[in-house]
Amino acid sequence: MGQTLTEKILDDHLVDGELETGEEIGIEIDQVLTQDTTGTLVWLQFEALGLDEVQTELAAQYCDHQTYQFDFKNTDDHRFLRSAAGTFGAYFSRPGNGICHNVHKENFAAPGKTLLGSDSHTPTPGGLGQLAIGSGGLDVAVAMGGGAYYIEMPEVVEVRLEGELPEWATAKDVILEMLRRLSVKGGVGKIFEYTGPGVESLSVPERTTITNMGTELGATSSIFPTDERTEEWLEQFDRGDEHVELAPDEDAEYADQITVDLSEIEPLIACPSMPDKVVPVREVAGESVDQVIIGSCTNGGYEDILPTAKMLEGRTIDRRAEMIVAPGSKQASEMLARKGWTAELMAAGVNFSEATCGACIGIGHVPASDSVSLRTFNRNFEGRSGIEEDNVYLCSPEVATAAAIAGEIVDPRDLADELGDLEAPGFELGDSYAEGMGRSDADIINPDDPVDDELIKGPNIGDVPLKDELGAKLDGPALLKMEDNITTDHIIPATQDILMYRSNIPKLSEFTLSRVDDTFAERALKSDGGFLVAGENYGQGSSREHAALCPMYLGIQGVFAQSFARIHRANLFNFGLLPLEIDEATYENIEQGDDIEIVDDVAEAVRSGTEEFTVRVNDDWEFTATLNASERERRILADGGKLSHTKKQAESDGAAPADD
Ligand code: MIC
Ligand code: SF4
Repeated sequence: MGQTLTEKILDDHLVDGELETGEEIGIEIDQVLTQDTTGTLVWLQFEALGLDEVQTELAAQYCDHQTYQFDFKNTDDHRFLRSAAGTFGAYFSRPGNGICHNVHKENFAAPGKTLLGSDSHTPTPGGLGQLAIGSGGLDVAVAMGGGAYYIEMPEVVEVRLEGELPEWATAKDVILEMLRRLSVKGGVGKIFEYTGPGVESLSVPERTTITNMGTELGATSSIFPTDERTEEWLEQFDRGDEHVELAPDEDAEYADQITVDLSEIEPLIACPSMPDKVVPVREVAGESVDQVIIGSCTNGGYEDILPTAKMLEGRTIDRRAEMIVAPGSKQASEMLARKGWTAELMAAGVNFSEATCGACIGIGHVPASDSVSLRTFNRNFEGRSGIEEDNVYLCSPEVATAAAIAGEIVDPRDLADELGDLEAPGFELGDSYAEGMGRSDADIINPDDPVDDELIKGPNIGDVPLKDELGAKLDGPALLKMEDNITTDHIIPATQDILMYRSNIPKLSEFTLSRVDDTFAERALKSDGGFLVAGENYGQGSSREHAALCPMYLGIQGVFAQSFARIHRANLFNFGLLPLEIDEATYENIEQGDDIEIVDDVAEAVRSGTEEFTVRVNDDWEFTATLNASERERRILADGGKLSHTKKQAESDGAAPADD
């Protein structure tokens, strides 16, 4: 039987286990990336593990999320990251050089290689044939030290693309269509592999828009085969020699197949406040628009901004709307300027931002109260824009620009009919970065010529707290009961007031779950232990391990949920919290404040492989909770988390930091 492209790459990198769906596998990681808001913990953990040199082929540290440096704590984090990159051997991309996924795609991503990144949108370079996965920072630290990365072998699902996109329909609409069909949970435990005749009609930037937002489906990763378009794209960055032809075998067998006929795609939009609340733009046309932002790791490339620039050439935006362009990388910015598009955009009324994540997580350009914001981003979770009860819609640059011109949501096809002289911008390969773009040398510091050779820690940068080994008895109150689809933005928000404490866990913990219940952190600290209760898909969204580490710091011992998002589940193991699954009836019956006691000897049960745990509530009734965990995950839990476990392993082996 032939292999899928995913299986081929995994096979080449397999160091443990077998490629059987659902089995745990260990893979070798070629490249890692980390960014400013998860990176500080990555390096603090790298240091705590006693490691002194990066072992992967390549490691890259980006500073992209909080580049405005409103507070010295942000700047201290950036200086620490530069010093860590220099000391341990990673590339360092300076603040303002762009979003990790964009800069990595342009400078380092390589077909056929594995990439692990402490950011959930790490799968972006799947659009050029790289098998890229997002994870918590501790997994990145261990992989950087030469350890394998462990995942459950996902189902590989074929997404067969037929036909070609019609005018005004874009790659963003393709992934919105996937979200409309499958929902934000539809990709959990899956890798989406794009195939079929429609692939060749899509440029690399279009492909990476699709793979980037596969994360919103909950997928482990998404990947495209490579072809001459991949090669041409790499050549623009002087990296043509890194091209490899990659495709699945003709007789590859997939766990499932989805067909998307590109010719039937139309302009779509995700309504507030979930990326899967997708409808045709025409259904919400007429809603007035206050703010439009083009950018982010989904649609912040030169090729994504170009349609906006073409649509706005010779026009101005509506007086009621504000429009911001935030390029995903400085290279994209530079190219727009060199080709004269920046001037066109400015003349149309657009404000330019530096290349940053910024507004995507509520840092800058926070919408006004009771206003509507259209963004080309990938997430519109409630409050993420920086204001509670926001109205953020997600759409393509074409739809966003049409709205900026009209001052209201409008299908660009209808706007074109109305205006008579608005042409579909389309996208020609020749429109791409073009001649002599090369690598981003000015803003990337090579580890062979580092600026610093020792760690520089500001006063806000503390140690990573450790947890004790798991004990026999676990009990405490159900401190908080939450609904379905709780995001990591609920658990630890990423807005500026909170983000600046990412390297200071005691302080950051004060904000834990404050968006759900602002008394939670205080109640948790006062209580001697306790549990969280949630519905489906708990912990979706970001990779931030702080969403497990802060509850751990506050004494939370476990989470009872109907299901967990992949990265967050791994983070719970990594910080020694039990992720216990419950059924819907149990979820309904547990009340916030109930006294919960796990009847079994927990440490013994975890070590010996017990799956079903008996849990007593208020000394009155009992339910069964399930621990789905591999032997490796059980050892990590029992040792009080991956940091303690890995150190223990290394001490007993006297060897590498593999966590097993
Ligand atoms: C996000 O989009 O939510 C973030 C901010 O990029 C996070 C990373 C973080 O929380 O630092 C992610 O996607 O992993
Ligand atoms: Fe940055 Fe937003 Fe992309 Fe996260 S989703 S990496 S915050 S641009």
